[in-house]
Amino acid sequence: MHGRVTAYIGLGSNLEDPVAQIHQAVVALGQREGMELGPVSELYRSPPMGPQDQPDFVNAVARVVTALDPLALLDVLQAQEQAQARRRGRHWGPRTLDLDLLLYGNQVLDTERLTVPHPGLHLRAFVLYPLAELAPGVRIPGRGSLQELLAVCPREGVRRLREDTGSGTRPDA
Ligand code: A4P
Ligand code: MG
Repeated sequence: MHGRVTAYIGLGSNLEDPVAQIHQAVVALGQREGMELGPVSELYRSPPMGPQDQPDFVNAVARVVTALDPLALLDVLQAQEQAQARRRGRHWGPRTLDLDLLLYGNQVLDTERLTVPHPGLHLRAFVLYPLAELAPGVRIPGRGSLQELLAVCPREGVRRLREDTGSGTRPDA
């Protein structure tokens, strides 16, 4: 029996209205049994890592507090990818929804189905910057503090969507 653990989920999409895909996934995750959805970062846009002949990605990070064990949580994420009509294509290719388990408490796991922390997380600006909104003081097991990782990870093409589209016109500003 596991206690309740704080986990971080990376969300990504670059097909079929990525912003709507991310919102749909967030709503669905919030309705799942066995997990409580915490804050979600802002949305970020970035050029594709990997093959360049595909649209820009929209990414975000969400915090969940969950009683699910890591593999059960991965099952939930993969079921949601399926529900949003994800077709597994080529490695690092375009997708309607990609849900990665970034961190599961401070646990380190390396099994055939699941590697935690997510193996690319410490190198990816499109994960580190949104994660920093939710957990600026977090440590990535085996990789160091988030702040140390950010210091050597150029932000490059990763931009907040709201700044992209001109948040100055928001009526609540
Ligand atoms: N798996 C192992 N560990 C994990 C984990 N921590 N979280 C296994 C999720 N899955 C994990 O994943 C393949 C297998 O990884 C799963 O079956 C699971 O058992 P996948 O998502 O089907 O394969 P993939 O996405 O093609 O490969 P990979 O390496 O997971 O790709 P990533 O890391 O998901 O990257 N560019 C930008 N700008 N933004 C992006 O979000 N994303 C990708 C995909 C490429 N380029 C991008 C972005
Ligand atoms: Mg993935």
